[in-house]
Amino acid sequence: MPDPVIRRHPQNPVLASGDVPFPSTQIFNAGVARFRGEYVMVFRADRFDREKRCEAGTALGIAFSSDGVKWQVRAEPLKVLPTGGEIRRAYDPRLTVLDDHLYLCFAVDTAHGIRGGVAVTDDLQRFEVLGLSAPDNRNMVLFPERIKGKLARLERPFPVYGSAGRGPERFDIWYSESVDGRHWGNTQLVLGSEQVSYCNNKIGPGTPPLRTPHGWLALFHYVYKDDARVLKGWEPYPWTKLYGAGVMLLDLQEPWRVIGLSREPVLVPETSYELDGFRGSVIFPGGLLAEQDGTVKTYYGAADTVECLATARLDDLLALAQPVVPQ
Ligand code: BMA
Repeated sequence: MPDPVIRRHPQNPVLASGDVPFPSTQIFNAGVARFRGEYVMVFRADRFDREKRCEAGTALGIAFSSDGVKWQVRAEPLKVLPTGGEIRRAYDPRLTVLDDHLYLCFAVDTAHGIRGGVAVTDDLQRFEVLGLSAPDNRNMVLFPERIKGKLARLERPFPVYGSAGRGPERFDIWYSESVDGRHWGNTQLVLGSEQVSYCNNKIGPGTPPLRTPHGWLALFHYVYKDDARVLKGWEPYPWTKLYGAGVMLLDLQEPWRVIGLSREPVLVPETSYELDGFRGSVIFPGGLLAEQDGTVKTYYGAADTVECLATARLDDLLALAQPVVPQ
């Protein structure tokens, strides 16, 4: 059998609840960036009350590393948004370095829907929240460069009524841009979930895009739902959605144009830490970093329980994004 293009790191999971000094049962869905000489990870820390069998809180934590494999976790969770009242929790962080600032995108559960947030920090302590989108939207990721002078992001609105006969939860990847990071517009469809043959449900932006000479490269998540089989997991509800990762290549100048797409998933749950956990069979990519030696590191949450790392040669990953004929 040929070697897989994406190889799981032998030290997986690279971060788990036992590594974190504040109460958590699950550490997952992290964003990772290289910022001012070190690797920085912002991760989601959930707490599940096993006695009451319900979720008991979510925090965002931060960790640092010199090699991207071994992490030191800061003792206190981050303070990004005050919670209570309208704002219930912030989760699923993504990180992008842009203009020498560190930007954090995150999802926010509110009393009136799910919103996507963008914040910026220089000192990794204080975060200025630039804005929250209208609901329902999440999985925002920023491009690491301005495009024609504007900040650019991928996002995943999830319209309930307007799926145009494609069935429930057919959610897609969109693009928006902004002059100041606060006001977003020029919104355009990037990738429809029906274009991804291995998906029968929704897709969403995963990693922030990485500039390559051939286009912006990014991993996205796809969902394959089959109610005839219940997947493993200790969540007290039957779980039937498999999450995996695909790869796409976007035009450098017009990043809403998909020029490459993997014909097959590039990461499918198969190890014990991906198949079993709070929600088994979930791979949720959130970070993609290029290394000097021509390899990339990609970070992903596994089973909504632990954070993992996989590596690939950049050229091999690019080759998986097969050309897409413009429609
Ligand atoms: C999505 C989000 C993610 C999670 C995934 C699988 O809807 O809530 O945070 O990883 O489901 O549970």
